[in-house]
Amino acid sequence: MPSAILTGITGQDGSYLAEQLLNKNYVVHGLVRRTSSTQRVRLDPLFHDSEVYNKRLFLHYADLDDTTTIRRILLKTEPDELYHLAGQSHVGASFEIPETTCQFTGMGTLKLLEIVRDLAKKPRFLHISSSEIFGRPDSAPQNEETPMRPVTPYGVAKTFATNMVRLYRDSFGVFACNAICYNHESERRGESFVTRKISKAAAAISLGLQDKLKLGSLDGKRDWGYAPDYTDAMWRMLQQPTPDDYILATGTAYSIRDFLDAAFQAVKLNWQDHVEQDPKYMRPSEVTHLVGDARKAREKLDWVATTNLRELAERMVRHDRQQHADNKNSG
Ligand code: G4F
Repeated sequence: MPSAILTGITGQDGSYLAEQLLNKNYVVHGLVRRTSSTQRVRLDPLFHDSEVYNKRLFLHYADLDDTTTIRRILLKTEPDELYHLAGQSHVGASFEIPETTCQFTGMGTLKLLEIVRDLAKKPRFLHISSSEIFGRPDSAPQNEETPMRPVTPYGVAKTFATNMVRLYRDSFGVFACNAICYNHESERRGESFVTRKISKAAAAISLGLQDKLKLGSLDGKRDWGYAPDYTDAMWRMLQQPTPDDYILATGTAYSIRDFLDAAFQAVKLNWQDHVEQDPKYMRPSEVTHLVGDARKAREKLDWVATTNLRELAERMVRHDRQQHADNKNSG
């Protein structure tokens, strides 16, 4: 059986990737942070599957900066593939906590690469990079050759990590790849990201549980795809004969207003009646014109993004309406 280890297994991408790998008959190991809560809702279906948990899915406690523990786990599990998905991934928060962001998103990646460099049996390594590395690019859409010009602490940290992955590939022969991901969302998206904040609010407002939704800037545009497509591409990247970097994107950018339209239309409401702008959610600096050219992924990985913005918004709102209803029944 092939085996893989994931950092960030409890997150949106980690939970989808774990399911996809288990469906491909992998043994899956996940690194998780030790906290007082053992709640890991995105992994719940896997925990409760007696054929899976502790049979083909194993969790290990390790923080990203605990290199001794991570090295020990890697020596013991000897995975074929390592998917590095963890980090401080909220761009807005990175302005508040730039040191933490660089420590986990930037240095955390370097520390993992250093461990892998020393292993006799090196796993193939995938790093989840981000469109944030391009910041305010001169051209759109961006491809793998577009210069990196980050304008947020998160983008700077990801640029460092992305370049380190390239360096370890070129200088130390590690099979290391960057998945340069544009925004990818789903019903498992964290609640502080704008799409999920909107889908949750549209659902709650339609059920009479909420009236207003406070947002920051509505001017931004994003290239929004569906998360499971992106984790599938990550797996495809590590099956190639040679390591490389790939842009993962839909190729179409929509505004936050477009997402609001789609989400509120799904419950037959006008977002203009409910949305208020709040300076609290404005960022000191914003990226612009981020839209990806995923031609290389299409040609080499036979990969395309499958879900358009309207389908994505409807799926998320439908899920959140159901969740509100379930909460009401259980409460
Ligand atoms: O949903 P967001 O927080 O996503 P952002 O900043 O594009 O970052 C996400 O995608 C990146 C690219 O793939 C990842 F690297 C990163 O880890 C993360 O997954 O914000 C999207 C836009 C921004 O322009 C923001 O200013 O929405 C705007 N916005 C307006 N009101 C808001 C809000 N964003 C958030 N999070 N919360 C608001 O209330």
